[in-house]
Amino acid sequence: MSEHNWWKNAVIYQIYPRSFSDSNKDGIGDLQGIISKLDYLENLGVGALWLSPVCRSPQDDNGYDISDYQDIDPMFGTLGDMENLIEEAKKRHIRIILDLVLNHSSDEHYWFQEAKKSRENPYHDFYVWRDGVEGTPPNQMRAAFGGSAWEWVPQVQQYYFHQFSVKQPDLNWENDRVRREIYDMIRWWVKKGIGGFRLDVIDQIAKEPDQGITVNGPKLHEFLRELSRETFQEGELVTVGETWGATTELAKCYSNPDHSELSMVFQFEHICLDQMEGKEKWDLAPLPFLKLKEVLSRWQRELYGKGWNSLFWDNHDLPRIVSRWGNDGAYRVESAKMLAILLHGMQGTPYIYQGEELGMTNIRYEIEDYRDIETLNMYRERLEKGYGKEEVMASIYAKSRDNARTPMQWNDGENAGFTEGKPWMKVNPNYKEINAESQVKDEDSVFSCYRKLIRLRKEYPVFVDGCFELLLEKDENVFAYTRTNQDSQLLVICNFYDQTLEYPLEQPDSSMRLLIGNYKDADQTRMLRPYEARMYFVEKKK
Ligand code: TEU
Ligand code: CA
Repeated sequence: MSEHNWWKNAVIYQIYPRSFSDSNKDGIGDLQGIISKLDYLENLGVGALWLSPVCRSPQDDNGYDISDYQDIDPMFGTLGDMENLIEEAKKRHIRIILDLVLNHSSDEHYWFQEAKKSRENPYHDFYVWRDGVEGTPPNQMRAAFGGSAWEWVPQVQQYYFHQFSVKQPDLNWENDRVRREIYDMIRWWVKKGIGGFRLDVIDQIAKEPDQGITVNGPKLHEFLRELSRETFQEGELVTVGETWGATTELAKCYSNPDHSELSMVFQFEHICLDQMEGKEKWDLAPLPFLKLKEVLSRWQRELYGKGWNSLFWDNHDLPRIVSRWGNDGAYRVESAKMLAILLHGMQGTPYIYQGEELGMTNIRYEIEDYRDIETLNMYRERLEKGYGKEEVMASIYAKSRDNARTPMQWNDGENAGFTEGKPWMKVNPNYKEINAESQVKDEDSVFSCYRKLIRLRKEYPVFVDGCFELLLEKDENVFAYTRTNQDSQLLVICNFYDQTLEYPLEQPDSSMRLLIGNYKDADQTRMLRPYEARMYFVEKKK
């Protein structure tokens, strides 16, 4: 693997800093907290850490509203701590990936503070302004977190555009001064030794609000290629774009092996399957399993040789996968491992979201204990619209972003070892049963399964280059596939549900070596037990 493509056989770990580890007892995770856990992460074997935003921010959207791109928020530490983290991580062969929020800034950023002073201000044009139509906003566009996408500023007698909260005004990418400022800032971080970037809602930067366009605007790829040319193409940086609007066709542009845009993108087609069609994520629907297989295999097939996938179940915006598509009751451990094996056998770069490697689960709190702006706005809006409280809470239990944001469960001590202060959000009460300390020393834990998967990926080239083929396409319970290269093959077979099944393929023979599974005696049984997953390796005869 050339150093330029190091991320093809690495696994990336996402940290949500405010919930990871608190070093100074204020109840909020911080950079020193992360440094104190680097040995744990090295032991797990990950090659890079993607940190959700740690730059200076009023925290209206937990840091996705940046007021200074070149400083660390005091809540998380200092620039010195960041340099320290980069250095300490490097000693353990771990790179640090920064979360860049380039679609919008905070309204408390200097640029916006200036921009709203007058139409003549040199920064006015850094944002997207429009006149009103007879005292009302220019159009009906809505913001992702509720309400109009337009906000009136009396001082300049204009509305500004915001796709997210009012405190997240959209940057105007049409303005080349904006783009130049951004490139300078990125180069500054690269000089500091940053290993790569995750680009927040990057497919929304080329908006055309007059046409009602937010995602995939006409100038998107032009902007991306310029951004890449000016910043990313030097060295060994990894870049991953967050693109809710990606199709496989678009993903081939984004992740073109010629490096003209990005290394890869996060696509969300599989993640949106358990909601009512054409509705919001809160409108729950059962997971259509055959469709899940179809979607994931289409992405595998179409990007083969032409692009690069990222593989994920979880992130800071999504519920916990074991509660969502696994079983967080009797089969928590088995189903968490099954989902891990299923995902990690595919082609692409796997991402692990903090706590996923422990099989951490969703929460059911009283509404007062939720913190997320999206959840709280939705709760208010839906009650106003006449939804019943129970129905709204059911949506929150299933989909709230706070499911992923509860403090990391380190041990069975107070506050799960996350803080010695009062945690900013309640700890999941199951931490005595589910925590890192007990799993690290247990060979049969979910943690050990992830650890092993990461090692296998480094050991067997077929994980990186094998061609994907879906088996048993119409099977309603089993997800099975092969990955094949010149001299070997992987066979992955997973029972996705809690029924015991007859083993649906030819019985494994002595040419097949079990690399990993989630039951101890997998080789001896002709059945697939609840959530059973096996991964076999077959050497081709020469
Ligand atoms: O999320 C993008 C985004 O579109 C979210 O609104 C997403 O639809 C929602 O979280 C699903 O529940 C990114 C970040 O990942 C998210 O944390 C930020 O709030 C958002 O951008 C704004 O920066
Ligand atoms: Ca702290």
